[in-house]
Amino acid sequence: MDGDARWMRAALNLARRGLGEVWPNPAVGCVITREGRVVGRGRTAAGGRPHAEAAALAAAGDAAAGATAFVTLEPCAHHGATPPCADGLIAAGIARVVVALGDPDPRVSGRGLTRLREAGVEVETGVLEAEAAHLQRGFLSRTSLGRPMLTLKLATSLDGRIATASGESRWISGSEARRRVHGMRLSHDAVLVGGGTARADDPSMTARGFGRVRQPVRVVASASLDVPRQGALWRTARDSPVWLCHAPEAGEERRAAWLGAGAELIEIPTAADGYLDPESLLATLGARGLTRVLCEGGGTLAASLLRAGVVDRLAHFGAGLALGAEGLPGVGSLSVAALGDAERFELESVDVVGPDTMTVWRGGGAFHGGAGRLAVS
Ligand code: AOF
Ligand code: ZN
Repeated sequence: MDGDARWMRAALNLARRGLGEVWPNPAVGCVITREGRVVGRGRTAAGGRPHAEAAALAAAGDAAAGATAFVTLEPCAHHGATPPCADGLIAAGIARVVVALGDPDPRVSGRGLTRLREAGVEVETGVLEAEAAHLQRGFLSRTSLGRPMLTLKLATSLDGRIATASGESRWISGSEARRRVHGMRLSHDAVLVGGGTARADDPSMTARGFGRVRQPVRVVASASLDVPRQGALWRTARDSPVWLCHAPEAGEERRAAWLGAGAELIEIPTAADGYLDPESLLATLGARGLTRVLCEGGGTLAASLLRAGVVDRLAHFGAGLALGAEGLPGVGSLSVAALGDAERFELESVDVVGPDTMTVWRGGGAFHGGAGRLAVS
């Protein structure tokens, strides 16, 4: 691997640690080197600021003069809550800036690079661009489509069931798979479940066991706002955010009770089937700043998202037991008449996780093929 790619990889690894806690901003990494040694490193802070370059420049101090900065996303050029990173790099005397990916934010979009070049800084772009775009899928989705990247998690028996007929579901997959899921929650801005799952499982939807400062937002989609009170979400709504998405017709008493418990209430229009319209739901979550959303079921919501074609990634955990046709299916009715009507996902990875398998599949939507859509990695 050539030198530039090696340092960019280090910057990408730093950036990755910010996934899930920097929204609405992108998770950026910056490594500053001088004569082959790292003199400063930084990543976007929790909540999105300070930006990565500011943190790395602060760490480098005077050593930044004449140094090279490796940044995973084009340095910003706008006066936002913080001064432009391009100006910071110039003021610190950085001689060369290596960038992986351009910033599509209209306030930046090429201006960061121009500003650096005009100040006499040597600029190189496109180093590990595909990797950077992969990491930035959520931010790119939000800036280009106005909605977050959506990962659908499914943990099923060999025959695709998520519970027995009586509703028993704990535990189909093993503890290693469940730990993996907690890791996935951590790298997403929000965890989303449907009302049925909230009623059946009383989920806490937090990422436990990682000592995280910023927990994912907990989003429940329930048209009727029939979400159990006195459960885990109810008790902890003031500790980390709970957003309840419901139909305009949801009962006033339910709304008032949840508001009183500390939840945020979000009205979403319903689709013809009476459920919340999935595209409006995602657009609203995007407008509120979310870039990466992990849906953990249940079957009705999973089906509604699949039908809308908005599943960008599907993470499937498969356990070694069969529950039969009377068991609860992981995906509700899709009205697939012909094979060609079903969305065909592309295999991304296969893993053994304790006694279970984990396969990750890429959707055919926003980030893959599809004329006029974003083509990344
Ligand atoms: C960078 N480095 O680490 C990040 C950047 O609201 P503001 O002022 O914080 O600006 C947010 C925008 O800044 C965001 O949309 C994206 O274009 C850029 N994020 N830029 O140079 C960073 N996180
Ligand atoms: Zn910046």
